[in-house]
Amino acid sequence: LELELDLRHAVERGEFEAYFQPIVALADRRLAGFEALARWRHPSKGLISPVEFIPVAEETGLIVPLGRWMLQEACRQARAWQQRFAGRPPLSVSVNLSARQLAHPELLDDIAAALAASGLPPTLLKLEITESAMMGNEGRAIEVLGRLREMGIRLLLDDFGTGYSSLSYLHRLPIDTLKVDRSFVTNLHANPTDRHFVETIVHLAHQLGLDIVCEGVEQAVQAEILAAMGVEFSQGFLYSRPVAAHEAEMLIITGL
Ligand code: G
Ligand code: G
Ligand code: NA
Ligand code: MN
Repeated sequence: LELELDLRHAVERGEFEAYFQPIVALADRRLAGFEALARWRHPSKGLISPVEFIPVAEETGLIVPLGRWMLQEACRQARAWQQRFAGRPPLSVSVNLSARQLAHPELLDDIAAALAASGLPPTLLKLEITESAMMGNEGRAIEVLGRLREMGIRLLLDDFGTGYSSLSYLHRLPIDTLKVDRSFVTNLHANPTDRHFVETIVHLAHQLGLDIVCEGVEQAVQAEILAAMGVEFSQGFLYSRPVAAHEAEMLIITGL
């Protein structure tokens, strides 16, 4: 409850920060973009993990103003990098959307406003949605996702393979990319079953014209196996943990 009360004021007080984790093109180890991840710098408790405050924010509906702020901040930062590193291939930014945001009537306006205010091209914005975020409200979710895609925004299905995955989602959702959950990647190099599982997902995704991002890549051997399978993108502690914007900028400059 205390957390909830504090959370109510945290957006207005500017206590949130966007951290950034690199997403890497496996073919040439090029930095392709970042996932933006929320951090809460609480005045007395220090840095609080989203694992603690995102569920509270979702229950209370505070995820709507927090998510709006994350979208604005991620777009602003990605645009600043686009201008600062104009000679380099453009970097995308991925933002997580929760169920409450997806169901919110102002989501499309909020996103259009964040793009307009920042000047970020819509093609550089990616939105990460989980299957559970669409449950119970599927028709509406599919409509909203379709609109986002018409705006030029790319859509990722997050945590694929966990929760309520169903092949019928893949069939109906207007998405561009599958993000394979890290639980399939952790033992990829040691466990043939996990490897076959990922291989099958890759095959399916490519048949459907989707790209793949594998999360939770911590070891070079995992990246090698994924690259050999034809997985396009990789994300994990092998390259970097989620870091503050100024550290992300160092990664852009120095490479991975
Ligand atoms: O950054 P970290 O791995 O600790 O994030 C933990 C969880 O919090 C992840 O599941 C991540 O998707 C979620 N999360 C982080 N930032 C955001 C955000 O801005 N919006 C939403 N909806 N979830 C987030
Ligand atoms: O739920 P979501 O897919 O948005 O997950 C993002 C979370 O995953 C972040 O909290 C981030 O800290 C965590 N994460 C990112 N890379 C790795 C990794 O290589 N290993 C582990 N264990 N967690 C990771
Ligand atoms: Na995500
Ligand atoms: Mn995920």
